[in-house]
Amino acid sequence: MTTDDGLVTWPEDLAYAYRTAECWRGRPLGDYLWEWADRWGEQVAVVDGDRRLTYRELAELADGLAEHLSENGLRRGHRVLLQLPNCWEFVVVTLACFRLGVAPVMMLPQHREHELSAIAAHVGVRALIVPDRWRDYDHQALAYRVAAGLPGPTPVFVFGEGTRAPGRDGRDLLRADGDVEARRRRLDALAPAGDDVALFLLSGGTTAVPKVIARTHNDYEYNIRRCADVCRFGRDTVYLAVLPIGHNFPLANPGVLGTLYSGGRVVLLPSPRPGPAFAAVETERVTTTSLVPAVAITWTVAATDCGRDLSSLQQVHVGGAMFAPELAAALGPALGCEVQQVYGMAEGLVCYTPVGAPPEVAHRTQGRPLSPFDELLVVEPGTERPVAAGTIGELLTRGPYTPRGYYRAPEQNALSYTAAGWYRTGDLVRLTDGGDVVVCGRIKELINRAGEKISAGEIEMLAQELPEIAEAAAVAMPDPAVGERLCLFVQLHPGRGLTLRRLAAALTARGLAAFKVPERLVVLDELPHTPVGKPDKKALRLTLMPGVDR
Ligand code: OOB
Repeated sequence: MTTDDGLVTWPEDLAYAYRTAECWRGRPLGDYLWEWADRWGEQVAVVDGDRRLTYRELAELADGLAEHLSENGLRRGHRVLLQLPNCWEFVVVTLACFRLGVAPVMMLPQHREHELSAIAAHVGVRALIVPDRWRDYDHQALAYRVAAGLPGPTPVFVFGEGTRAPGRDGRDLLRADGDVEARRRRLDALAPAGDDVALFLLSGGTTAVPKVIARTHNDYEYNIRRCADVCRFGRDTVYLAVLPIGHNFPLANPGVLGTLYSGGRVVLLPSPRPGPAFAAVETERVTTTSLVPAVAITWTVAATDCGRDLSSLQQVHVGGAMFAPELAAALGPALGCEVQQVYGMAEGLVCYTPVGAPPEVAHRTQGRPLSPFDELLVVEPGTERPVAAGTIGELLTRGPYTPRGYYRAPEQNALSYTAAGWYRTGDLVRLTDGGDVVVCGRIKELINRAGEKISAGEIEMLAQELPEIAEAAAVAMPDPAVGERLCLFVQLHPGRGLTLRRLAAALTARGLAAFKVPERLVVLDELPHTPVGKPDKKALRLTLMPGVDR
């Protein structure tokens, strides 16, 4: 069923079943904040450089901020765009939003005007929350430009050193003075329901238009609880967050929220560079982290003779893109810990190889679903016809933490979800006899660059708006370091010229995030086409294979 607002809900009979089975507890995520503080109050919850927050401080700061946001007009059902890097403020803001029932839309710090404006308009956000600067980029100015293009007045809250906006300076909002208990009660009274949207995640995306996934408090809490359980998180867990925590994987699989849920300690770093990461492992006695394969490869190499004591590491989770079995086998010995592979998606389903799995499972499969209520169906690509057991096909899935459709996207939903509510992952998989998923490829048109997904359609549409380009096709080009890079094949208008540099400059000027800018440009007299008239990407991809004549 779709609400008037464009939210696709689970069918009532299934919702009833998920509640009865206690997958869904009907408790908003903000509710847990004080439960944690009451249980583990003086324990350190979050470490960011010199800043160490206890569970109690976290709860008090989040409540203080929630009240400020509420005084600024934000309330249950509203949405805000959240673009902060990995920092303690991110955690406080997210929890403050959960407390109020305001849903943050999880953007990446790398996103620029193109992404921010489209998503902000699509979701209808009431405020923007940004750092003042990050990696030499003025996010405050960016946010004001985005806000100016939105229909209503949209306040910008800025966290950082050089903020300007009076009353909206993040430093003023991160204070927990006054009567903590009274505030706690006031906020308890404003709490959202379990079925409310807790947050919006961005889809890895294959389309030109943005797609966002609304995750409810019920479904997300279940996902966090199951992930923490499957990965055996507990009070001894010290989780190092090195991937951008706006992503589902480091945020909640089990990631930052799974660690807090378990009474562990979260250590935040702004990047996965091995030097600072290994130093943090040593000083904070980190037990676990999550990596994408591209980072896992650099860590495997860098760990040898790194001069750091990595002995506290017990497990690392690797997922987000294809991970070759030989590389999976090499990572554990290099770091001296166990590797758990993760196959997941912002759309819901998450699979893990179990703790203690034998090598043929741990290295060669991407694991099994989190929940006994997850349903997996492997079909002939693009159909709903199941393939023979053990053969490769497209994976469809349904379950208690896999929403039934994208938010406000009925046309896309007709393509990405079947009438019976299955999500078409676009991934090619096979299931082993033991029930483990092996990811074998994909049919969806995206470029998976070090785990960051780039939609081919989005880049093609932008490129075709440039005056030089008649037709464009974005294709994944295999790469040993980052897995895939974006290669753009183009046909130019007669008499026009284009270089990669000019293309990159033009797309950047349109506000495209840097990681999505093509890294290779191939100009052809004419693109090859399939019989239905679409660019023949299979043929184009072949020309990129080593040893094939160009
Ligand atoms: C994770 O989430 P997204 O939404 O950025 O991307 C999902 C897509 C999947 O459909 C698949 O194409 C690919 O990323 N993927 C993998 C993979 N894990 C994800 N492909 C091959 N092997 C794997 N292990 O990437 C994500 C979300 C939660 C946990 C882990 C990853």
